[in-house]
Formats: sequence, structure tokens, C-alpha cells
Amino acid sequence: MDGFSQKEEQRLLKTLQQESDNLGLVERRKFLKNAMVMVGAGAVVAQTGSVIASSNLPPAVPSWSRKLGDGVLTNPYGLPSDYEKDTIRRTVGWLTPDRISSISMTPLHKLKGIITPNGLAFERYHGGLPDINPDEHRLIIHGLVERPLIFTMDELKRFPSVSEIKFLECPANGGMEWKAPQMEGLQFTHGMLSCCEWTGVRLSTLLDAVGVKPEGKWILAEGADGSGMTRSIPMEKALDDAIIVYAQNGEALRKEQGYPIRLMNPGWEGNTCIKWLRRLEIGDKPWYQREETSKYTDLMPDGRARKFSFVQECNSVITSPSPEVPLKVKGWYEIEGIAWSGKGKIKGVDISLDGGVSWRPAPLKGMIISKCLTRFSYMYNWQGEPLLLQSRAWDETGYVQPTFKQLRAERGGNSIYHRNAIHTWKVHSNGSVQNAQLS
Ligand SMILES: Nc1nc2c(c(=O)[nH]1)N[C@H]1C(S)=C(S)[C@@H](COP(=O)(O)O)O[C@H]1N2
Ligand SMILES: [Mo]
Repeated sequence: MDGFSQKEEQRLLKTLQQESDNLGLVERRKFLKNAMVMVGAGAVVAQTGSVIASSNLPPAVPSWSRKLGDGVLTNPYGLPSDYEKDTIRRTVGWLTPDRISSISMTPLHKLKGIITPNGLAFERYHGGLPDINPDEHRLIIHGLVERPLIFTMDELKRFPSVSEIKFLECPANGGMEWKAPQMEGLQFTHGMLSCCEWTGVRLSTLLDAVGVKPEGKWILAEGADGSGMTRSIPMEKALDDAIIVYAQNGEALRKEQGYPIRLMNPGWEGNTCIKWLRRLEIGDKPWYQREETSKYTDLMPDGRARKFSFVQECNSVITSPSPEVPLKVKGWYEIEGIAWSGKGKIKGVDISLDGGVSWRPAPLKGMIISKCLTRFSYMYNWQGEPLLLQSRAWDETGYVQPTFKQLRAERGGNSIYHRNAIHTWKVHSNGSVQNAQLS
């Protein structure tokens, strides 16, 4: 059929069968046998699950190869395939019942490499998503400076620009897990995390333009959204690597991420990366705003709060398998995950199959960039045994990701933020994966 001789057809099916045998894909082999029978009998539709038509499977020529497709500009702004409708940001109902002061999370289990596509980067709003006309938007820099200045978007884009791939993480990422393993899904345990290529002008360049007075030691950054988000940023960070960002993964910043400009403090609490940025005031001390006192601080066991916990410390998680990516058949798997550190480069990752009793190195792969997601992977032949999967990362400063026990011993049980403990996935013998914590 479809131009293949009976002999050719059988040879092709045999090759496919061998290939699937080599991969150990039991289900696929069963399915192919099934498909072969149906094709042999000339049936139009053979199904393993629900909607797979054998007429579209090799050696047949699929229906979409027999006609011309849609033309260009079917989607003037490109969209993912209709078959990827499941790859979306998600919220947790009980955590953020309203959408105005809310958070949606990145589907980390669906992502490859280190870049988060713009439509999938988690969003955090304290006062809803403002709709800002860039022609009417201005950035004001004033306070302890020689020349207070007001910049238009065009003016900001005339300065030399930098493009850097950096992760962005809400310090509340995984905060629900302090009490117990509550969230059944990687998207919810770790999804307040994204990693994009950010383009903009270094804050130090703009500070040069206004001329910071010697007493100028802190900067108040303020957003133009209804929440009036404000955070105090030390001058050292501003002069080190902070960026006033207007582009994300090559295109204009998304509305959700702060269009037309935001502050990006690489490796620091996402909360300090003020979106829809409208004002920078230079002062000689911090302002102690709401979001750095009553919120975004950790209450320690002695009843005192940690002051300015800016850095997102080293963390890692296995992305596959995970609750959303169970093991379907026995055989070889690439156990994969991501590691990141707000202090610099990831130096190494170990993984454990037995809940931290023994560890083996999981090689890093792809680009290894400072304050950026880094991939690790480990090949494993799974034969249906239960596993307690963990990853433990360390960074170039020597900081090692702590166990939950170590983290709790230091921080007690009152925290919401900065939960970077080694995470456990319990793999059951049927291949399903559960969020777990070991005492
Ligand atoms: N103006 C403004 N900036 C803001 C926020 C906000 O609500 N308003 N939320 C902050 C918080 S808590 C985080 S974690 C990051 C999230 O950035 P994202 O929405 O691009 O993921 O933005 C920060 N900047
Ligand atoms: Mo946040």
C-alpha cells in the first residue's frame, strides 16, 4: 500500500520492531504488532490508545503529507502546535484564589535546555497586570545624584546594551513544602522559576549618567503597577551586574514580565527585580518597605527575622522523572534535572536513587553559565524497583545544597521563603512518581 511493496512493508516494520526492541519499549512493540496486523488486513484505523490511525503510521504516507498545508501568516505571531495545549502556566487554587495578587508557575517538566519560552515564564503580580503605553512611560532617577534625569524608552535603548542568560526565581518557590510535601507536581514544587536571555542597559551605565553622590549607598526601585512595589537595592549590586531590561529571549519584554522595562538583579530574589519600573531613588540607607520587612523575610526560630536575604542559594531538582513524567516501561532512562545558584556557576551535581544513602555524579551538560539554569543527566536502566530520587548540587563558591534536616535545623519551621533543600521524588514500582520528604 501507498507505493510500498508487501515485502518492503514487512522489512520496514521489522526494522521498526528491532529499533523498538533495542530501546526496550515494550508497549511500542505490542503496538507495532497490532498496527502490522491491522495494516496487513488493510484496515484504516488501528488504535493503541484512542486516536492513533494506522493509516498515518509507517509505512503508510500520512494524510498531512498528501496535501498542501496552511500558508505563511496563518499565525502572524507564531503559536505552539495545537497538540501542545497542555504546556501552559498553572496556578494553585488554594494558594492564590484571586488573580490580581497571584502567581502562575512554569511547566518545568515540559521544558528542554535552559531557556524558558516567553509564554511560559512564571508570573507574579501584587496588583494585577498593568497595560503600559511605552511612549508614555518614563524612568526617573533622582535622590542623591548630581543630575536627576528622566528617560524615555528610546533614550534607554541608545545606551550600549548587554544580553545575559539568567534565572529568575521567586524566593517563595517551593515555600508550600516547608510544612509537608503538599504539591503533587514539579510545576508546583519548583515552578516559580524561569531562565531567559535578558537584554537591556546596565544600571551602572545609567548611574554614571546621573552621577551618584558619595553618600549614595542604596537605591529604591519602584514599579508603575497598581501595587506600587518597592524594594531597596544596595549600591554594590547596582554597580555589579544589575540590568534595566527591555527585551527577553530576543523580543520586547512580555507584559507579564514588566513591559516596557524591569530591573533584573541576577541571582537575587525575584521580588527585587521590580517590573514596570518607573523610579529609582538614590539614598544613603535602606527604606524598609513592606516587601522587605513584613514580607520576603524569614522568621527564625528565636523569633527574629532575617534581614535582606537577597541571594537565591544553590538549588536543584530532577525534572524527569517527576510526578508529571512517570516511568512508563522498564528500560533505559535519562534521569534529567536542573541546578542553579544565585552565587555563580554550578560546579557539580550528584544524584541518589536511595534517598541520600549513596550518591553518584550526574554529569552537567550544555552551557554552564553563572546564575543560570544548568542541566544535569544520568543514564539509568530501571527494572521496576522503587526509588527515592534526589539531586544535590553545589556551586563554585563551595556552597552545597542542604538536606531538609539541615535547613530546618538552621531556620526552624516558620519560614516561607528560601527553601532550597534537596528534593525527593518517590518512584513506585508501577513507575508513578510522588512528591516525598524524608525525615
Ligand atoms: N512592579 C512589580 N514588580 C514585581 C512584582 C510586582 O508585583 N510588581 N512582583 C515581584 C515578584 S514577588 C517576583 S517573584 C518577580 C516575578 O517576576 P515575573 O513575573 O517576571 O516572573 O517580579 C517581582 N517584581
Ligand atoms: Mo516573589
